[in-house]
Amino acid sequence: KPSSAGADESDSISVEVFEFDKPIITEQYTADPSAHIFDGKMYIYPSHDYESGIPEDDLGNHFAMRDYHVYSMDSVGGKITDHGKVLDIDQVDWAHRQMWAPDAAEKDGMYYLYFPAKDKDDVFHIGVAVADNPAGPFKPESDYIEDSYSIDPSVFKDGGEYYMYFGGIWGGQLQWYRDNKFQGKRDVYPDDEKPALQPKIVKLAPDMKSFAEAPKDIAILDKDGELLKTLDNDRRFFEGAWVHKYKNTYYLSYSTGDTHNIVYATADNPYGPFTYQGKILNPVLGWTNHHSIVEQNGKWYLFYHDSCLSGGKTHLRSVKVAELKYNLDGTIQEMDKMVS
Ligand code: FUB
Repeated sequence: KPSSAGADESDSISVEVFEFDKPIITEQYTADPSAHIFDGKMYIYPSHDYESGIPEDDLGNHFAMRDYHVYSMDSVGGKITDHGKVLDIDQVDWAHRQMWAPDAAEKDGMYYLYFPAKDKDDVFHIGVAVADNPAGPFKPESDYIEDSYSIDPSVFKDGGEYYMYFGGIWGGQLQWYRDNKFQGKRDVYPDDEKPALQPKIVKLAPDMKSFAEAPKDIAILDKDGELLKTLDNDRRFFEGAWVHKYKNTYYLSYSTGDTHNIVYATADNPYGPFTYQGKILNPVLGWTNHHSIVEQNGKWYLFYHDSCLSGGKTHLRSVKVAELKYNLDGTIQEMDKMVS
């Protein structure tokens, strides 16, 4: 079993041999995998779970992560390398606790690690740290990205532009904001029959460290063109937005949170509106379900996590990968990865 003592100081160490639908990293607990191809290799930027002893609650205080490791493999199926600790909360001036799901992007040979954390007032923001190679280590900016809030940043490159998708309700605090303005630490959700809270998109500025515009809502519509409603827990957005492009269609996938699905919606541009299509991944062992989707060598992969290695402890998760398949009409084949 992985050590529960948090991060070690290891440099590159090789870990377990890859197997589909088995934990691909077994020396530490890892979650929320964001996978990218950089320099022709598969890099994984996960959260680093550990046992903090903080009791489980509805706000996710037991997800008390303090650092990040980066992992890579030449291609899916190859040996996995742990590049060691690439960022620690003690290096981040503004961050107080809970380094949650990160993502990374490359621009002009520099690499940017985006990560949410709570500040000293226990309000989530999104920070950025920079490296000259995909395996880090990453040097954080002294403050969080101006005007950033909530959790789960993911960055999608389209043409020459970079877009950040972000947001998460409940513990992710998205319900504290309206029109990008903080409304106080009050959990206010739209009424059941009203449109649900939506994930956000924002174009990144050329420096990759700031927003080029005000974040916008992403409309997610049903097949009749109606916005998904608050009570539609099986389909509405909760957290973990990820965008990829397949055959000129934009796919927004996300977790439905309290119903534990990974679902997706499609659009003809990065801003949407997106039309709901269906499920990608049914609930896995553990409360959270969080994923990324990436192509390598003509195959598509779903990176996800579950809690099987810890015997079902929701805050001690492990990254896995499965092949993702499309139907001829571009819909994605639903997967079931529950293990007991
Ligand atoms: O890992 C902490 C949080 O749990 C993530 O930010 C969410 O997406 C969920 O996976």
